[in-house]
Amino acid sequence: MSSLADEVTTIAFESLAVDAHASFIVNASASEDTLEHAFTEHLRLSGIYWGVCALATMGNLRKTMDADKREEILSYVASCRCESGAYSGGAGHDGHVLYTLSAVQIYALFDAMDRIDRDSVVNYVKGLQLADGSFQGDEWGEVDTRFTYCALSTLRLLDRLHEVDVEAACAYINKCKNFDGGFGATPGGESHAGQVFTCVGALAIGNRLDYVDGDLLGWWLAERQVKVGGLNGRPEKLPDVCYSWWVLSALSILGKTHWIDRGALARFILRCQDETSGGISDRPDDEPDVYHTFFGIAGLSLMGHPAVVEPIDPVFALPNSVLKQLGIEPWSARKC
Ligand code: GRG
Repeated sequence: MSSLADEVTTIAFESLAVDAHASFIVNASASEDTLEHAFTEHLRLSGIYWGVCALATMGNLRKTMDADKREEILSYVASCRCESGAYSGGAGHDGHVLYTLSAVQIYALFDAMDRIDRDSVVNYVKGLQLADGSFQGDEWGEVDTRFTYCALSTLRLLDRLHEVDVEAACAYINKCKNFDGGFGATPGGESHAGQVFTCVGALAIGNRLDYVDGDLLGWWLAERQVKVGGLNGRPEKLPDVCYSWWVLSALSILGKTHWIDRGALARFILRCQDETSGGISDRPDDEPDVYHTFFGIAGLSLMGHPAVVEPIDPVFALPNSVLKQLGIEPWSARKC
């Protein structure tokens, strides 16, 4: 198996604009008067997770976020806490398991897990599981394999996985498996790389990867790489930097990242960065945003890019060092 170092050029190694990306993320959180800020209010907690996790993965969270900024963020997260025990995406919005996971991830990244009322979060997540093992995202009832991942990941990070029926959750995911080895949002739903990450991640947490046909799914995932080196989310679609995470994390869990041309992917991600103002976009020459900046950096981390100093865990999407603080063994240690 060749390493990324054998596959990418020296130019690719040298050209990740770490400091510019860190400034881009910090400035994005400060610009409250933009239209983008208003449009993304309902998913602010996920935005904070992407930004903070990108900074942590690049190894400059402490340098860029002082104690005051840390407190400001943590008190914003606390303001998103709902009576149900859930967290909402933004203060005043409804609670949802998607943002409950983001909140727990932010607390973990800031080593502030002691600020979580674990019982109320656990009770909320437990209450979302349905008789067939699936999870709804909130009290309104939408079911999606994304929510299964969020539920299992949240509970595992809180060391309370045993509070739900993990076997039933994994059996439900198995029902969402398709003839091509991929997974959809619900049984019969089209395979999509984003859903594949959530299903493979959830099965890894539930210790039921035996439900995955590794070779068939590995092939489908490897087929996501297009001529320009980037990855798409399903056949015939355009490449997008975010799939560097959704596809590569799943390949990583399956031990098959060498099934794609990692050098070509690294170069595609690096072509999407704005080296002067910072930030990474979905495709070359588009406008950068925090979402693609995080998933680009996370993808480079999975490939061992030397400028991204913290290895990120493909199951929990948190730096290995954060998992170790929580007493969770990173996936890379489990597989080696
Ligand atoms: C902790 C990383 C992490 C995630 C939490 C919310 C979640 C769990 C996972 C989301 C997985 C998912 C479904 C990602 C896909 C996002 C995306 C780019 C959707 C767009 O899909 P299409 O099909 O776009 O509309 P394309 O790329 O095909 O044009």
